[in-house]
Amino acid sequence: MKTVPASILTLVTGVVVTLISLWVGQNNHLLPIQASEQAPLVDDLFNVMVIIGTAIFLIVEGALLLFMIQFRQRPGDESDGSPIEGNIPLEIVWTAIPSVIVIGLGIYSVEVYAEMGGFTPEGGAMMMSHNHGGSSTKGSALAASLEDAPNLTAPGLGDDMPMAEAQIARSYGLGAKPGMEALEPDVTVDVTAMQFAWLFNYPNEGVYTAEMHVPVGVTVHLNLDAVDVLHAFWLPQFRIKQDVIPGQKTELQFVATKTGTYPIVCAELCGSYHGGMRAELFVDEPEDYQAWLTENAIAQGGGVIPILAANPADLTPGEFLAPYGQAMGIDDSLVQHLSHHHAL
Ligand SMILES: [Cu+2]
Repeated sequence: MKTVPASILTLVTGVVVTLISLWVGQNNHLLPIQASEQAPLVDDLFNVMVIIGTAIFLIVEGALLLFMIQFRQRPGDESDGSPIEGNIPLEIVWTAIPSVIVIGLGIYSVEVYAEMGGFTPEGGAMMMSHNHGGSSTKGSALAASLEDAPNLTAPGLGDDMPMAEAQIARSYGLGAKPGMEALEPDVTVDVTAMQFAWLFNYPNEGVYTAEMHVPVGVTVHLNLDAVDVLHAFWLPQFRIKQDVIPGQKTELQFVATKTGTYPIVCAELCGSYHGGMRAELFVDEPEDYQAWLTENAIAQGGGVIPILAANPADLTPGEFLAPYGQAMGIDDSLVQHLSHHHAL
């Protein structure tokens, strides 16, 4: 041990730590399967963080164990340790290394976000600087969204709005990839979040459902809106997650790469039954998707769900009660009998 120069030991340790860290980074299997084109981008970033984390863990814990053994108290040694206080070069080094790592990861993650469409004109951080409207504009934007809320499709916050509010009405989230803004998405779904459910509307086909279907291999664009409180739309296997905000449109864009059924999870504590706020995403072959869509479009008459569209205030008491009467087995003859009886 004493005969091997410290520089060689350091070099060998460095190589071993690097190899182990690279291996753990590629073989950690901590994330679910990748089911979207966007997933590998996020996973590469995650794996780089695992590589760095593993290296730091090995170096710190390794040094700790080594020093515990090497500088342990020997029998009969009652002396004090050396009075060491402060070490400027050491402090500069252990400040500089984490700074470089954190700044590097920051730049990398911004690049991944941009590649996923986070900085397209429609979405993302470009609008942040415009978004410091006063409390009065925020209040009116919220009021506008609450008025829109009952019709569930919530068609934006209006195109004829004053400038300040129109800026707030722009959308956050993942839009098209850079340079692809001009291309229309193949499938558009309006997603409405509410306590405690997801509602999916295919606006071009007039289909409303509680489960989402998309075809594999095409660009899917989601317009997200909430009618009550904050929710978050999370597709773990797609590595995408976006807050759903009342009064502030958000969006997501992705391409599914594997057919199958995937969970849609609300990832924002939104109330007592938040844990049950889940739905399913079915990634279908294009012909299966088309069949499902056609079936639902026919079943729903190409329009809206009647139970959501009917406003009880527009119905006479008789019309409103008729379905309930039928359900209870009350027919015309019984009604006749009752009115006759009442007349006496
Ligand atoms: Cu929720």
